[in-house]
Amino acid sequence: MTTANRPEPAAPARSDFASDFLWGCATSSYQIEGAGAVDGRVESIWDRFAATPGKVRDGSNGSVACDHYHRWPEDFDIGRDMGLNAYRFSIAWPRIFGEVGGKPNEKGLDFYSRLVDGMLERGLQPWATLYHWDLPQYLQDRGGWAKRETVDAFLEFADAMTRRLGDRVKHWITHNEPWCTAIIGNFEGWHAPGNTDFKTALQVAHHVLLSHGKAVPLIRANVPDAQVGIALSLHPLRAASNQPEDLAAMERHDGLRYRWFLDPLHGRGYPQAILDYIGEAAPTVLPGDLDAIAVETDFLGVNYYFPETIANAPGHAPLDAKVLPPGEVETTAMGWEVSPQGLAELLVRIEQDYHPGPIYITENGSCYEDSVDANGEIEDTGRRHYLMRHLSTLKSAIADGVPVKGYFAWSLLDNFEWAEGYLRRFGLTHIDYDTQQRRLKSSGKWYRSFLRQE
Ligand code: IFM
Repeated sequence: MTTANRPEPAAPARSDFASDFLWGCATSSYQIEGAGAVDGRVESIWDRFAATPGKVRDGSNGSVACDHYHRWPEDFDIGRDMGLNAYRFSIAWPRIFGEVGGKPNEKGLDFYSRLVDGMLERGLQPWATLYHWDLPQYLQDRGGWAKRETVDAFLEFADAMTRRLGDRVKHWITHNEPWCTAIIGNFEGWHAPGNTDFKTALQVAHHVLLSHGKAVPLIRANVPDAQVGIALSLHPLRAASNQPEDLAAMERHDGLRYRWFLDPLHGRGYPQAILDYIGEAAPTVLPGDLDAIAVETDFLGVNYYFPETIANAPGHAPLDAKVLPPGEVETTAMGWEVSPQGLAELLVRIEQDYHPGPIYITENGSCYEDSVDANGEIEDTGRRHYLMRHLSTLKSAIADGVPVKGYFAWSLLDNFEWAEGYLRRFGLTHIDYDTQQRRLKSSGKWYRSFLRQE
């Protein structure tokens, strides 16, 4: 069954949530900004990757995207009119540093300063993500996140940004979805930089986590009243069967997908069972690294999209386990299972396992094939239902004691969906890429009436 065929779900109400709950939308720099060669921005790994034939399905790239670099006032007006009180964005590192050891690019800094002022003028609390995958290519040329030097470069970047924006930006996310940076980008290889080596991927994961751990005190030094956290992409897991082999495979997958990140962040180091399983592929960890990674944070960002079903799969690298395609269940146009209940399961588990303090849903959203009708309307019933149902579940997870303090819908705008290019749309606002016209979809209108309590 597709979501669109479902009966109308019960509508949650904003008043079901705390009055100080944060309601936002999330975006990321490479996916929306465009202006690829403007004001001193240098090449990122995604420019290079997208220019490599066969890497992005429609052969596109982020050089124009939603042209948010120039059209942000209109985009923030949309966010304000929707009734958002927060907005999550990311900062393009290649706009800020053009070379190793260089000076920050004033034009890049000015752009983000204007952006932040634009948010504040419209009542949008800025939530800045430092790294959402657009590493400068010159750093990749020196080994990228697999090299420890990139941690130092990240700290310079974090320092420059927090000095410049810290008087107005109080919410900082160090990294978005380290799993994707490390595993998709460096082992599975279908994201930039396109490496396919497991040991490299785990070294990348370690350096990303280390850069997070080292950035937190630096951010706090520059912004004493900062709230700092990290955003992880997480899935509730199911075993393909109750057979011991599938249950063990799920356990292994869990060790890498969930505990590999959450354990060290909470002072437990890397899961020993996985270290034993992977042997030589284990990352180099220097004395003090795990203490740095375990730094206390102010919140945990959770990005949730769908559950995963895991089967034993001997020979399937790296852990003899694989994620099965969803069976006869409701899915989005990405082929991702629609499971609002999965959000609650995941949140309850995180809370039980780690008690991470305040949790923010830093991304949640869905992809459907939208069309603009003769009246210029986009009736994206599937996405609207997805949003409504996930908010209803969120309400019950909070009632069950999970301390969720805010929700950021992915995404404010349709945008460049990485290896899928512009073929996939996640926005609450439709973008016509030929004209750059913005049109609120029915999902965005529903979110607006929910937020304005109309
Ligand atoms: O578009 C991405 C985003 O960049 C990271 N989280 C998942 C989204 C949908 O795939």
